[in-house]
Amino acid sequence: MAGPAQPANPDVYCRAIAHLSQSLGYPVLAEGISPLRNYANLNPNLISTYDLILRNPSLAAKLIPDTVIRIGEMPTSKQLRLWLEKHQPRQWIVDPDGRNLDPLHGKTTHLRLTVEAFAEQFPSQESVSSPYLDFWAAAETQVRRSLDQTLGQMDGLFEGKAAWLLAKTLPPETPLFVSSSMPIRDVEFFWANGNSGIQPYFNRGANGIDGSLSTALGIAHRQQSSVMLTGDLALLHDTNGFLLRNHFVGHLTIVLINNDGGGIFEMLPIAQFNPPFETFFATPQAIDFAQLCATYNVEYELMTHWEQFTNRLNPLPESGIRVLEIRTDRKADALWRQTNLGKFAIDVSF
Ligand SMILES: Cc1ncc(C[n+]2csc(CCOP(=O)(O)OP(=O)(O)O)c2C)c(N)n1
Repeated sequence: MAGPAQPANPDVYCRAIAHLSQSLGYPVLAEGISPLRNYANLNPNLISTYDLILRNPSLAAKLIPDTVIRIGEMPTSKQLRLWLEKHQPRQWIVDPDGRNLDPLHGKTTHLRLTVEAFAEQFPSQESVSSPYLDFWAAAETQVRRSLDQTLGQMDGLFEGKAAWLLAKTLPPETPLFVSSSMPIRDVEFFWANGNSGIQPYFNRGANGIDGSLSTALGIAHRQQSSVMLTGDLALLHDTNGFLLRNHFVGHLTIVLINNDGGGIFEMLPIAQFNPPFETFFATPQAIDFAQLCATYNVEYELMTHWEQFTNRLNPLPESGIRVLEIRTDRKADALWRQTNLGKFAIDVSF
């Protein structure tokens, strides 16, 4: 199990985890905001759809582990957290940091070293296989196929499809900043394994939405053309970041999921109670982003269909700042997730 990670050297990090996984015959439940899913050719044991797999109770029961090695922080997935909390496997956390990384207070031993140093302890050998690994791999193949089929056929502007398409479309090694909150979750749900070598960046700690635009511009400055995936409130929190435009060298495309407010809060029970939900939780701002971009002299384009969107993502321009706005329906998309995320693993069979 490997959590959010922004390693200094993604290739070395992914190789260490691949070595560990193949030496032990363990599957790797790979977080979306980590380079792992984008170095898939290093490791056949990568599982990207665990959140969806664990929504099927009989699979969740069949796949209960005795031992978990967790690299770094806890993955984002709530399904995964609940499952671990319920079954309390023996857990080893590999991370050089001194903080307590087990908010669930499980049967945990913290090994304070890097995964690179940890992996070196395991001698090189042939890849180990196990029936447990095979179950995970079979579930991953079937759930990914069903997910790809559903999203591939979808014409409507569902928020999660943007994350799914970015994985398939961005040029290799595009620096990508992902804002909290639903963009990070949609990357976690939908981002497929591949070989793009992309390192996703994000703000850690309390997952603040402050400073998102400035962070993305900082990452993109003097780099290859970069992309930011963000919600409307996270972008609005830091619009004066656009003032960097006169000093910025390079290109940043901002994929703006505009659902007019905080989509994340639609997942909470309070969403059923309006008032006060819209005024105090969702906080829609009804901003015209075309006008906002004009104020800052930033390029703007409204996306009306997916083909237009993917055409803009590859190749990316070489300079300037550009906003691609996708207008979505906050309530309908929250309902889509609630209704459909549990369906992809229903028919999995071994
Ligand atoms: C500085 C800061 N203030 C408030 C929050 C609480 N918060 C988390 S997500 C969120 C809303 C984000 O909305 P948006 O960027 O539109 O993304 P969506 O949830 O719709 O995907 C807020 C206010 C936070 N994380 N950081």
